[in-house]
Amino acid sequence: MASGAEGKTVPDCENALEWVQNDKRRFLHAVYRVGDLDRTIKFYTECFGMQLLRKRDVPEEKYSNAFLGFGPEDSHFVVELTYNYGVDKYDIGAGFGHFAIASEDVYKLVETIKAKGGKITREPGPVKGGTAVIAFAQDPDGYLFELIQRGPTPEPLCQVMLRVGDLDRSIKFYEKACGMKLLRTIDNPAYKYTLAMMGYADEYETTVLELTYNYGVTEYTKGNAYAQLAISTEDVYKSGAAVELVTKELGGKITRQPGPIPGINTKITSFLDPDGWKVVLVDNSDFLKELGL
Ligand SMILES: N[C@@H](CCC(=O)N[C@@H](CS)C(=O)NCC(=O)O)C(=O)O
Repeated sequence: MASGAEGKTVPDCENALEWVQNDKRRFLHAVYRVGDLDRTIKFYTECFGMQLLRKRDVPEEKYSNAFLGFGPEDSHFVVELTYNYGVDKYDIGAGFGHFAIASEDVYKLVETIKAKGGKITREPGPVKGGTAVIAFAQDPDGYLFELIQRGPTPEPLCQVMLRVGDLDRSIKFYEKACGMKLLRTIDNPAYKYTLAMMGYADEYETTVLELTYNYGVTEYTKGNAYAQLAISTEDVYKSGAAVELVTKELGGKITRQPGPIPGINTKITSFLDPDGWKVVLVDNSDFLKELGL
């Protein structure tokens, strides 16, 4: 250590990184834009069986939100739909993959979706190169939902899939900056891709971030439809310090320094991962206050 000042900085940073690993975190919601809130609410409730949990209108900012999921927001991952007044179309881009819904009977779910007029882009059957039964449904804005057959689970809204250009770099980023665990990797050489399942608990009990690396593809278009993944934290300031440090090593950048959002007072910090995917860390007790808990 060359100077006393450096000697002081380094241990603080190390503490922040270590702290992240013990922080109490959970996936809160995925935020994305839709062209017609009522149309999407109807689709998700009728086709997927989600519940409409809350709605809010923010006329001064010309947008509305609707929150939907399979259980209350204090214990479940949900989708936060954003409708911007007057905008009825978005570009999803090539990088966003899908959300996933676990179902005990994908065949039956597909029949329900079809009966309600929903679009199935891939019929149910074993995944190419594997055995898990899957199907794909497409919502009215074009977002894909993978339907995955599995036993009963407390969290049917089970994945957010994003494509990344360097899987090792992303795994390190989400481990160090977000405190996630690498739960599983799956290499599928026949179809030239590798997946990494990342999260905070068992893959079949909670939502995971599924990172997909397609051999040789290092960049994707992002469009303007999918916005961000929100994760809870006990301390946005310590979280921000850790993210700052990790971005220096692995790329990405802080887009909002830790602090309260004016008007709402919920403390957050947001940042981009090395591929440009946005994550927002939200103070857990402020979030519970927002829910009225
Ligand atoms: N090239 C694919 C790689 C990921 C992939 O193929 N995932 C599996 C699900 S884990 C899939 O979509 N399989 C298509 C199928 O089985 O029809 C992508 O970028 O989406």
